[in-house]
Amino acid sequence: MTKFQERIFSGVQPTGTLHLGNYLGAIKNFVELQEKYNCIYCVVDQHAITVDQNPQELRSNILEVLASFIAAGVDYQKQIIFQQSSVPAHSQLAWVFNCVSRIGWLNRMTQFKDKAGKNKENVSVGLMVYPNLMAADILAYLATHVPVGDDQKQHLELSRDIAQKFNNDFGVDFFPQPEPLIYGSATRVMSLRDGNKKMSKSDPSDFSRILLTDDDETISAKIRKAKSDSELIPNTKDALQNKPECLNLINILAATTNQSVEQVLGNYAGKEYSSLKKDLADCLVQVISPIRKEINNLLDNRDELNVILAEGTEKAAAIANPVIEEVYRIVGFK
Ligand code: AQP
Repeated sequence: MTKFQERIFSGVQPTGTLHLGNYLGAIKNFVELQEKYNCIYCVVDQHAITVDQNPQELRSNILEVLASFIAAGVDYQKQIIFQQSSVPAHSQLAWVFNCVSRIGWLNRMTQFKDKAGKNKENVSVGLMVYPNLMAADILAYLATHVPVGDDQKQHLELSRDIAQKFNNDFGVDFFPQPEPLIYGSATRVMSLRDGNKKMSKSDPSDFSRILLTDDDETISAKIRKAKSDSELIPNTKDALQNKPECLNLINILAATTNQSVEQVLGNYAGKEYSSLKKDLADCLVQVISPIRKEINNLLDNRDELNVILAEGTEKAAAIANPVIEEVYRIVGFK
């Protein structure tokens, strides 16, 4: 039995138009979870500037991510959706966590290694301490569960370490240990061009990802051109071990039709990939087309989106402010 009330927190960076990986790995689950939990969903703009952003594009992307949440089905009246930088508690707690977290822990983060690449000495300090800010995002709300794609699992573990170290260092039982919620058949959607790389907003190839704003023709063309195989579809997942692009298409079909991978293989074994691709394209058009239309409708009324953000900020700050007050008391600022 825990003393913490169950609460969901998750965030999405406004670094570009959202893609199928963001949808299947995170936002689709946001919508399901709101039936059972109190949820807080955040447009994490402070994370976005850990790499260079064009300010005008950033401003526009913030509203686009908000519109994508709502278009996918997040209920902004019952749940909280807001913009990270509008609630100062995130930055305030992040500074405390910068002093709790250890450099050795951050050095082990694989996403930092991937993103910094050979340029480690020349990337922003923010990119390195990103997981500390992420821990602050979650723990400013004493959130207990965090729906994320598989790529964020390591950062979630770090959030747990930070919560535990804070509690131990100050002899309190103040922060919960947030649990990752990683589920569905597509917890890591891969690039359509290279099955060893995750689908990502920052991939230079447009054909590597399906966007939530792609029109029906574009979705079909991207799936048609997706890398696959000239052999027939096998009947076991094991046979796809060295064919990550093929497995990716099967995972995506399973996730969008709420089937298991085994069920999809049962239906397509012995057929050509072109037949699976055709059904997959139809299925994605059915899922994405209404979302795209709703995103466009919502973006036609930006004033209303700004009102939604302002209301979300008020509700979020009402939870986070008392938490930061108490943290300041615990660490001795007050
Ligand atoms: N390929 C993916 N498969 C499954 N889940 C994914 N997520 C991201 N990519 C995939 C999940 O989407 C949520 C929001 O992610 P984000 O936009 O905040 O950051 P990211 O993981 O860095 O996403 P991108 O697209 O790769 O952005 P860039 O290119 O800007 O870094 C998270 O829950 C994430 O797990």
